[in-house]
Amino acid sequence: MDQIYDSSNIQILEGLEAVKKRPGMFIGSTGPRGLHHLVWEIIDNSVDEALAGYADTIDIKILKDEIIEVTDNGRGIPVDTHPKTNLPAVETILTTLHAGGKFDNKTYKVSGGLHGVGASVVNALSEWLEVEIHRAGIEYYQRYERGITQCTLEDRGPTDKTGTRISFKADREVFKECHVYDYETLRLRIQQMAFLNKGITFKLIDLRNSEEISDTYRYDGGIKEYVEYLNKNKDSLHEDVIYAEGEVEDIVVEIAMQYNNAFNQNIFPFTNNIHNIEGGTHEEGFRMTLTRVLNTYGKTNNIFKKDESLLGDDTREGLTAIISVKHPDPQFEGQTKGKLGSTEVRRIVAQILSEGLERYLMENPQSARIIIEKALLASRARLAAKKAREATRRKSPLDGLGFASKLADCREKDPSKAELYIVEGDSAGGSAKQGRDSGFQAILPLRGKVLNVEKARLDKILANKEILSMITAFGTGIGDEFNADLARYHKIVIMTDADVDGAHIRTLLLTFLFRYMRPLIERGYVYIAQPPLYKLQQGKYVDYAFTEAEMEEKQKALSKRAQTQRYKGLGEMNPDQLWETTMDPEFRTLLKVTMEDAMDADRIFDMLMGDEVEPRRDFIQKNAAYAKNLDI
Ligand code: 0RA
Repeated sequence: MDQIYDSSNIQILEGLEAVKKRPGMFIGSTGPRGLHHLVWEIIDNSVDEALAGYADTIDIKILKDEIIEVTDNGRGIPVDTHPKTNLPAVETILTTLHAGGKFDNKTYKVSGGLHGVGASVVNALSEWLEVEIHRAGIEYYQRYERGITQCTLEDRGPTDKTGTRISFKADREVFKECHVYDYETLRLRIQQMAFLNKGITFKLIDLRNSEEISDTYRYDGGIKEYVEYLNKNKDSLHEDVIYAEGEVEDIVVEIAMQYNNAFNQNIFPFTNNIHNIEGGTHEEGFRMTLTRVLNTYGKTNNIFKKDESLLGDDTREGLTAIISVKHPDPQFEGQTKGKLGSTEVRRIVAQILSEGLERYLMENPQSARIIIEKALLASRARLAAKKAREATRRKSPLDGLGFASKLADCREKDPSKAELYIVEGDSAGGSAKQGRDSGFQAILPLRGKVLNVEKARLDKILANKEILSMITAFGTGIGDEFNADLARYHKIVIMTDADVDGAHIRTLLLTFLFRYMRPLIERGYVYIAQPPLYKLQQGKYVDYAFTEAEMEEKQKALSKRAQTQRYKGLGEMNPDQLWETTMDPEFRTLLKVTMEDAMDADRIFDMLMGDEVEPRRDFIQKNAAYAKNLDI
């Protein structure tokens, strides 16, 4: 017995050491993402217990001092002695590394496919962790510090509840750059978990400040409600969300979808509650089935004109869909392991969707016709766009497009060193042209209004001069021919006035980039310039301030009262000032535009573009959540 205990003890310590030595290998990073990852890991275990049918409520508290407490009303983690370690099961779970929950049980664990590294990793990376278990009439307690057991599992006497509570404090020696939890990050993911796991109540409570903040989520309609939520600010083409579900070979598949009158598609595939950004076999099965079923329906019901048929893209225009797969042992591939590779899933999704969708079309002939006609319109527009696209193809930006391009190019031909400033208005464009370093900085002034691409199809978008001049300046092509490798600049900087109009133009530009050139954002090529808000002058001394607070601070620092000028637009700055404050790589600040979560970005765009003024103003004032400060 002692022998077994000793060797497994060594194994425990070795596991702990591995985690502490290379935390990034287990949780991705020790930055903010890794920190929040600890919370997901603990919540995932409770979600698994709920998915197994034993719990229906999960509370997540952020306590003072950045302590996280997760409580569920499940059976409680088992406490019986584990034969291999000779330790209570709970202690084994919390102190030994086991690959993604395959510990012991066959198909128990479903949640957290991608980062299912287990609670022991959280334990190893916590200054301390405490577990409280209510199970079979008895309450138990144990404490660990940096993953090391501090006391034997304590029997605290009788209880009439069941469930598990885990509290932990992340180790600040590991999470050096960031130990503060972001409420919005936790809230958005918890809401998403609630959508993806119908019927479970999630409560998030922030007790760090004198005023308590909390949000509670429970969606009995699951992903059906998710699609309704995503389509909330859109006009849907048919009333109810199409829904299909089924279980084949231990794989549970749920699909919810609804068309709206917009042109873009929002299809989000999940495996075990993780969004697969790169898609995979579930999305492939979904796409091929959708195309096949709609084509068959259109043909057999004589909705198509002769020779007409739908391509995949046509059937996805204006579609919002969630595909959620729960798989006991999924395989992932791709650059970020974000792509589902399990081949059987393609067939299973296809089977479940075709049954559900055929049935829906049969039972709802009116909606069926509307959907097919929407796809037919898309197909006709695609053919028209093909012609229009020829206008932008294989032309160097200097060839001219039948209209005078206002691009002032730079001499640098190496894209990694070249920058393109997109500037609002001719007067600011003029200052930028004079102020720039023409060696590596190109300027593209935009005159007219940028088209709102949410409200137009590609053929109309390609008729817009401002957009055409951007596409040709970028050199990437558009539509099927888009290729980010051809980008002529690896910094595309949006420079607009610091007012509401400027924010609006910026949003329109970002919307275009997001919808049609997303890889440029993903590669980190897109930036937002930060012009100063104020100029301070005292005699010959000149300084700038980028925020109100900075202006006041700098005012105070100057002995005599300085003259301050608020810049209303870029045009008020002379070329030297514009260079000095906003364009000179030595001194400027650029915000890099990031797209961590396409889904939230889409909702933000809807909000910004929608008719409601209030949330838009709020958002603009709070500053773009899709832009993160990056010191360059
Ligand atoms: C029964 C068996 C197992 C775990 C649980 C219940 C359980 C675990 C957690 C974690 C948080 N809350 C919980 N509630 C119940 C063992 C399952 C396995 O072998 O992974």
